[in-house]
Amino acid sequence: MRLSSFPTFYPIVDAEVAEAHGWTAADLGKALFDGGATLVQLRCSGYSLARFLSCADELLERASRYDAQVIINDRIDIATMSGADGVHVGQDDLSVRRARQLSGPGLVVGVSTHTLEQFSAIRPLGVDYAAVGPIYDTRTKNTGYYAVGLEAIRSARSFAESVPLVAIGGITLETGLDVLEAGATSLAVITDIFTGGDPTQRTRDYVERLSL
Ligand code: 3NM
Repeated sequence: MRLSSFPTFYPIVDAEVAEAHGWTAADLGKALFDGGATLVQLRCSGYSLARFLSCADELLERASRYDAQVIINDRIDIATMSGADGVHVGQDDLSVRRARQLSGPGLVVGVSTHTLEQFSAIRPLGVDYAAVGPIYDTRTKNTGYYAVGLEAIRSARSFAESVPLVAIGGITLETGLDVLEAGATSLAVITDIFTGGDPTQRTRDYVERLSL
């Protein structure tokens, strides 16, 4: 299933971060869907295939009750086995070309980008969306890149033209509008979902503030 229109808020259920805050991935997903999220990514870095797959199955079961979509980070095998809506690959993961070959035309394929060279490849790659980051400093992932700032979104936008751009890295409710104004289509958020201790309310706040 392709995305008909890209939502402005694209929270990431990071199983490790969720666990550190006392949530299972599936329950966090449900909380986000309750708050109005329609698209989430599942990230289970370091999980075994079996554990990642069972997390994906559980999250997809919750998503199906809301007609929401789930993108799997990094693993096309788990995306296809679980019946997810897409896969997100990093620069060091499976290539976009291979992901497309394996997924067929039905799945959304997104890619992470961090540099001018990578921004310039967004259109030729034929991805459904590109993530641009880290926009601000983040402690959630050691990306190997310095924060690229809002200027990177403007620059990626000039290359990507109409391809949806998802800004990621240290984004908060307070900075979100600036990021969208710089040219991002959507905001991907891991840590800030937990600000205030109620991910459903935080999602509602994003949805309202970004007037989705
Ligand atoms: N990818 P938070 S930054 C998973 O730049 C990830 O590609 C990034 O987490 C990139 O919202 C990042 O907690 C971490 O900063 C985002």
